[in-house]
Amino acid sequence: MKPKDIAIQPFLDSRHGLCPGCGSAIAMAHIQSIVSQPLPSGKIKKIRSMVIPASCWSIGSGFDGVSFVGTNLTNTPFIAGATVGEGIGIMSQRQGLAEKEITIVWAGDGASFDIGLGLLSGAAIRNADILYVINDNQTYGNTGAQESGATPEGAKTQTSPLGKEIAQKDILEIMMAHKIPYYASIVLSVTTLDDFYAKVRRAADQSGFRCLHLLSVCPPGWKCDAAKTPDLAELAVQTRAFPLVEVIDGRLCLTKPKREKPIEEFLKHQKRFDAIIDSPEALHKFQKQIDNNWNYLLRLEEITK
Ligand SMILES: Cc1ncc(C[n+]2csc(CCOP(=O)(O)OP(=O)(O)O)c2C)c(N)n1
Ligand code: SF4
Ligand SMILES: [Mg+2]
Repeated sequence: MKPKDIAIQPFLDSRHGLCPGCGSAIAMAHIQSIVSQPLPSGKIKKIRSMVIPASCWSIGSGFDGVSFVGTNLTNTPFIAGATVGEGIGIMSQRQGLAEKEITIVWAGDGASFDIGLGLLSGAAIRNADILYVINDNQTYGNTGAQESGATPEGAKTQTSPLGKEIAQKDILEIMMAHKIPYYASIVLSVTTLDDFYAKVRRAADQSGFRCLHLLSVCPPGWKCDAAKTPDLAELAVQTRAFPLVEVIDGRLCLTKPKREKPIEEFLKHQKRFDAIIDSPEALHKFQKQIDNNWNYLLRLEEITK
């Protein structure tokens, strides 16, 4: 089944209240539609619940007992998304519905890289039967864009006005250390559409702990034009700022971008990187880190073959 064969269904209520140009709103609509279609094995799964820890989506997903995401909705405390999702997955299993239902945890990078990492680790190592989406906008978006573990080094945030001084956490390595059956990084853009659809379908089709690391453009946090969201998603991949990987049973596969561009092309549209753009040395250092990470992923692909 190709992307063009999957109709985007109106799961998301127009009252969602997320910002104009929010990359995660578009991705949510696509992911819900993809998982609700027949999967590669022929299975059809119903979303049992969308589990949402404290984040922009706590507001965007519903209000006053009404779900805006078209499915059951479970709001949780900041740290608890993975554990609550695990509990719902266990209920599906006990009721004999595990093959017909899917529990999705939709958690921010703050919840996943930092605050909820302990409980995420527990659910992952127990191989909880959930599809865990890290909705990564590289900042604590809901509280006004503070630095998170996913914020790239050098990016300005509310709590790092001169630029983040420490490295971005490597969530790929953290999740690989848990030996989960499926991990993939995904971006929704025109040239990555096939990759996005194929990975979401494979993840939904399996059971056990599946993690999708989704990069979501966030105009207020990235200090960019809301109309630039699709371009920035595309550029994140083309500049290798956000490499697309898939890890199945420990074997890593890297998707090479269809077109490649220097990192400057991604950074220059975002005011959070203006100090880097203004400094040739800082730009050179940033490009070097991108290249080193890419070469590391190529080696990892080779040794995990
Ligand atoms: C224990 C705790 N600390 C802080 C908060 C306040 N808070 C709510 S949402 C949020 C930001 C969440 O960031 P992230 O997980 O990246 O999701 P995003 O808002 O970016 O979608 C914070 C700090 C909270 N609800 N609970
Ligand atoms: S702050 Fe960012 S992630 Fe949150 S709703 Fe706005 S655009 Fe979306
Ligand atoms: Mg965030």
